[in-house]
Amino acid sequence: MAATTATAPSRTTSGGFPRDQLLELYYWMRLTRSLEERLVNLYRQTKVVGGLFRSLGQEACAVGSAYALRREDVLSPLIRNLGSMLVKGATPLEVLRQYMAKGDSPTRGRELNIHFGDVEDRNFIGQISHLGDMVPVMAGVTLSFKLRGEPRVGLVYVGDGATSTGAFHEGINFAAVQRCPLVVIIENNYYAYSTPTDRQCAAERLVDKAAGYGIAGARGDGNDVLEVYRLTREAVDRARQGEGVTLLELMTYRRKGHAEHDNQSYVPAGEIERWARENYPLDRYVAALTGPEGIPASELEAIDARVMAEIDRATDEAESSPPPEPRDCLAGVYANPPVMPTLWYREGIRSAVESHEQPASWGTHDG
Ligand SMILES: Cc1ncc(C[n+]2csc(CCOP(=O)(O)OP(=O)(O)O)c2C)c(N)n1
Ligand SMILES: [Mg+2]
Repeated sequence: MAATTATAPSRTTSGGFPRDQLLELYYWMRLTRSLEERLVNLYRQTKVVGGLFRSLGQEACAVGSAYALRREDVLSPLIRNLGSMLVKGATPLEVLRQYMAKGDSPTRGRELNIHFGDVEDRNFIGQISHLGDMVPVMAGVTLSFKLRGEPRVGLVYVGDGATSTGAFHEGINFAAVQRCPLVVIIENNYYAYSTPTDRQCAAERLVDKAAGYGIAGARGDGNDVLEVYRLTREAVDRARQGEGVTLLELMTYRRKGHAEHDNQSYVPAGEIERWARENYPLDRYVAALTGPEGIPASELEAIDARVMAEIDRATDEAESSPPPEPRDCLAGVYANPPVMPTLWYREGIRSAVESHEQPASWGTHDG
């Protein structure tokens, strides 16, 4: 299924939201969840060679917000925005190759996570850092839209922890005063690594920071995909109409550790289970679709099967991808890599070994 915007006309349900778009939102959330589960399997088989950062419990935030963008709008995702990237057109095959550091991955095996972008066509940018640094970058990107008179919007995510960084403050302040067409989404998932939000910020509501920058702000249920879509869409529309920056705080919960290696020993007993039982976005959405929206469960099961088939195909293809060529590390570094002689960088290496790394001096204090 191609990434779409939510503006295509369609048959509407009683709630007013087009039926096929309701199902598309389900598809993207299910794809996010299942693709991450596949990555966990591959991680345990040591085929995913770097860290693995889950977004379990946050699928609605990622999918509902990115769904409010048009193709020409620019998305700046974080590690927990796999769902946003999929909606914006990243493919499971790219993501699998990237995590397995394959030679034909978008970064040609140089990066082992979802830090990749496409600024030519699908318009999502590769992330530099999780900790607020993308806010000044997106202030610049959206200032360029304004200066060129392009009707495009930028969407940047930050975590609760990132709102306490200097980069967040400087970036949002600059974007606010320049009235950039930018939406800043705080995914408040209650933790920054092992630090609970109330241990790193005295404000009870992070959205209250909007007042300090003179911009619009709203807080919403980040586990309700339709509410996430609605709030983001309103902010995106305001930005497109020249009304500047909006700060959205979406309340959600990080059900897994910061990354797969984190055993979450700092989380109070029962907390994770309670969120899983009572407030999981996919379960809530399935209940809404099969209840008030009257969509038969069999339609959702058919989507699940399509998602699994897609992930199986992409996994087979990614596993058969080659590892990177060693010399490829030079590509993109020098203007004309093919003219460089093979292993040119090792020339003269013996002299360094002989003068500084004599085996006789190893392990001594004065060698
Ligand atoms: C300058 C810096 N310090 C520390 C880190 C390690 N680090 C990466 S993400 C993170 C926590 C981020 O928390 P939050 O902003 O709430 O985002 P979440 O992980 O919950 O999505 C930390 C400490 C880093 N990448 N850069
Ligand atoms: Mg957080």
